[in-house]
Amino acid sequence: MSEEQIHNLRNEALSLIMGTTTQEELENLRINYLGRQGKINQATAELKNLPAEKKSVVGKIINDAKVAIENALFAQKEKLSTKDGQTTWFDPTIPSVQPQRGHLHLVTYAIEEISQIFNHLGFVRVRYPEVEWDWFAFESLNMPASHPARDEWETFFVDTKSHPKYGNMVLTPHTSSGQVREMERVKMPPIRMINIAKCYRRQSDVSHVPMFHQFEGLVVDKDISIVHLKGTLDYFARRFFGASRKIRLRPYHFQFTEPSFEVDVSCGVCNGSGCKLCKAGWLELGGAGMVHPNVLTNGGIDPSKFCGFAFGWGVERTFMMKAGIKIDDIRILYNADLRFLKQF
Ligand code: FA5
Repeated sequence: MSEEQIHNLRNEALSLIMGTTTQEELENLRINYLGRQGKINQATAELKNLPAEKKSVVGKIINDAKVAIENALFAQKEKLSTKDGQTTWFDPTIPSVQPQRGHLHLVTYAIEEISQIFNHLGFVRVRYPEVEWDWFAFESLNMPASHPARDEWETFFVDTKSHPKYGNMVLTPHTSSGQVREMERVKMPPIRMINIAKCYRRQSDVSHVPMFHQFEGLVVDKDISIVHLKGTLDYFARRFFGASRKIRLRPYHFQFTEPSFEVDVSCGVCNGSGCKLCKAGWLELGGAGMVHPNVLTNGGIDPSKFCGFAFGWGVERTFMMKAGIKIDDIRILYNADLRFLKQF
């Protein structure tokens, strides 16, 4: 076979391979060109008839033609198998596209951090029902039916039969509903509870969401005073917000604590001197106070022997007050916008 004939053989094979439409046609071509009786082997067998100086040159051209045909067969096989819907050739050693990694929601991180801080102080984390009876949410907390204080809690009522003893069914408007439940569970003080749970209110604006989280502390023991309350909240503020942050108590009113306070934390941006973010250097955190004797009685605890303190703050608002985090609208925490969530 002359050099020209081998070139023609190679071009003919490549064009036929590219024109195939089934694996069967392709296999026939492979046998025809590369099989034991195939044209490439025939050309190789004829090499012995060539003069010695030509043998190596033609031998190389035959070998090149063989490699080109093999590559073309392989490429066409791939193409046809994709087209036929069969599995394509898969190389498991090629690095894959990395799936995106998510992370826990920032409120979940905040809940974890809050739990750990109170854990250090010996508080036990508990959880009570999100769908609750009126008795635990209001009545046992010194807010009898039709008391005007209830209005502030803008409650969702569940449209179902009321309980003969506990009244209407509601979505928990605050974690204080766990106070009497915890007293009934522990029965005999000391109590050191931290209740972190979802709460629901008919509210939605830049500083309110209809579903939010509160963390509620309750301590009941002998000789508990406001000093214990202030010390506990100070410890929390320093651990959660930073060593330089302080808290202060302002007189307030809640039906279930007496005396009652609003708790403020010093602003992390201006350090208490007053800036755009805060009002005169302080940010409002939530409520607190000394447990009302009626609440202790409703929980089966003798108020002449025991007393205690309680506090209840919003997890979202507390988290937003951490230094360096400025969120203008609380609702952004829950509208699942990845551009926001990925920053944390
Ligand atoms: C209460 O809910 C009282 N149970 C707190 C308390 C507990 C006082 C124990 C005394 C003793 P208040 O309604 O102010 O109080 O709510 C407490 C905190 O919950 C608020 O300061 C705020 O941080 C958060 N909060 C209330 N409503 C919403 C809402 N709709 N969206 C987001 N956070 C809220």
